[in-house]
Amino acid sequence: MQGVDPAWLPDGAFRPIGTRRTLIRGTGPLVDTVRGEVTEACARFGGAVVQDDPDLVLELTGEDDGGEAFTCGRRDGCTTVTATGARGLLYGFFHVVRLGEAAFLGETEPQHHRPELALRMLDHWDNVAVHPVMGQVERGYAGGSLFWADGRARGDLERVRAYGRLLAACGINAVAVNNVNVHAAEARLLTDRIGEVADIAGALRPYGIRTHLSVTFAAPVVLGGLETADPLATEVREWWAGAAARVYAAIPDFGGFVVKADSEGQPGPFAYGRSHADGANMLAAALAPHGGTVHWRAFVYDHRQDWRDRSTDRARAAYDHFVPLDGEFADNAVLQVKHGPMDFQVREPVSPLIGAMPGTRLAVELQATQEYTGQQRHVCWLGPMWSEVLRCEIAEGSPVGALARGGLVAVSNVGDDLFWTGHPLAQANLYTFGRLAWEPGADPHRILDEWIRLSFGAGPGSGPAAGLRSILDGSWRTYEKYTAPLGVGFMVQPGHHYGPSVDGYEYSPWGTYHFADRDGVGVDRSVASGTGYAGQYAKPWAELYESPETCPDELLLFFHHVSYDHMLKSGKTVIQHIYDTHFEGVAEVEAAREVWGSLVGLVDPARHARVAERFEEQLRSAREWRDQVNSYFFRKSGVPDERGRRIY
Ligand code: GCV
Repeated sequence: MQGVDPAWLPDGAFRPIGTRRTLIRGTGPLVDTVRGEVTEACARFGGAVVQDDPDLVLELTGEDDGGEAFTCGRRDGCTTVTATGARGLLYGFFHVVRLGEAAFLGETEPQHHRPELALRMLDHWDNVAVHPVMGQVERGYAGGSLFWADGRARGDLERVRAYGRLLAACGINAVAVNNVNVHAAEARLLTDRIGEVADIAGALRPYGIRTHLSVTFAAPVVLGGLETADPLATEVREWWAGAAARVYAAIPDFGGFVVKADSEGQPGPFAYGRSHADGANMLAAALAPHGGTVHWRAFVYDHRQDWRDRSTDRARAAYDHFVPLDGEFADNAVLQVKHGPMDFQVREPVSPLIGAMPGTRLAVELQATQEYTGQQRHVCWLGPMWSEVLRCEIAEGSPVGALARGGLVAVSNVGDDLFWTGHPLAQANLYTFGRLAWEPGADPHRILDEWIRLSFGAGPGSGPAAGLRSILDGSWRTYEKYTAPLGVGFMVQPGHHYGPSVDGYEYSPWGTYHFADRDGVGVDRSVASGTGYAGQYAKPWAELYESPETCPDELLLFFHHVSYDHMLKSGKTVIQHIYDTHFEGVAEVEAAREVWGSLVGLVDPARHARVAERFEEQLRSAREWRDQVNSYFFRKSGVPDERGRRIY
């Protein structure tokens, strides 16, 4: 652990508590965690855990009811946190850490805090064995796995415990410890290797985090020796029931399974002529006696499409597959839906599926790992994008944050890197995710300021805070500016997805096309003349997206194929917008790099050096994006930049 970045829990964050007298009431493992935290802080800063005359009371009132809520207020010189559940007490403790000195000033009426979403989960796409193509962590940009090394669970789980602590401090309460693409070694975590999962669960448990496991739908065949994995076959159902019982014997508070089925080559119920509700419900039945949940992913599409076929539209796939099944899923089956219809692009509309399954518990999946947003070599704080998604009223009167009754999930961006996330500033994404999962309507900029203050120890306007805010605040839009324009997506290098290749996926089977020709660019997804995808939305979205006249600029090429001289609402033509944003995006990276340079001396040297090095790469890559995208569209269209800048 030596030398590992403390992220948003530096020692200094505990000084306000550590200098005070704290009374802790209650018993149980999580109360012990809180007591241990306070005792350690006091040993460092001179305060004490006391029985009387406290400055701070942390109290579990009565029997632990499992709740996560807490109440915090201050009266007569004493700050009080009460909770009816031990998890609530833990979150109340971290609430006081976040408040810092402010927790001990003046008087405050008791305020009740409660997470809006019960499940706040990180999915790790970690492989146990290093995969020949995908490596140890699929789409991982922060070193190796925190959980797995040398083909097995790490022996030293101190770092895992520290990870659990960081996650609890931003409100996350569940972790899936292996990749949804379940390879041969990883499949066995469910059976003879469950002890390794139990060890990891043991390290996360003291911070209120439940462990989940990705499993292969073919497990009865590949592990159980059965001839079929048909979800309606009795022997298959019995096999899963037995497997689940053995998992719970090893991990009594196990969260449940995560399943990627019939997706990108993973096995699923289609092979047996069964529906995805049949598949999910079979696993739900196996988990139900133990209180577990199955997270069934909706990322189902044809990844072997013929690029010549203009009628198949990958964006339609999840809705087409799952909406007819609404109401058929068991209560403990959660359908986990990516926030956009494609695949974590820098700009996508909200998936229409989220508003179209009122009879199904949905979880919404975000991607903290920056597969398509700079791979943690580029600064790209995703808070504003996620917030836009969560606040979007995709069904009348219901924002996505409220429709995600099954929880909010993010693909983790953490590995065994000293800075946890490779790019130290990518920690802001992890923190923001946790806080938004707790309160989906929260202002992401307030969360950013909180993260900066905790991680860099300075209030707004002082120290590095203003500089950090200016670097991070608009970084998502900056990234959008120098990459694929106006919602069209992709244009990345095939396979690893880093850096530009405008036609990289244009003639591929993956269903991710931009259809640029000499006259125009974009995908016609209208009902009138295109794939009909726009019609999957309810009003007002269906009408808004249907016409290029009303479609928001930033999504124009997602929904429409338009000519290069099409006039945007901004008053620019599409082609001029492409040129301008690409020049602007690079200029913004140059400016951010300058700001970072000016923070030397205000940020610890190791962190400063790591970010400085990443900025060099971001700038190189942004210039490459600018020049390839601008040259591509100049050559296709023949339209010169009205400002005469250099295009190749
Ligand atoms: C884990 C994208 C990624 C894959 C990932 C998949 C998914 O296609 O490129 O690496 O697989 O999404 O979400 O299942």
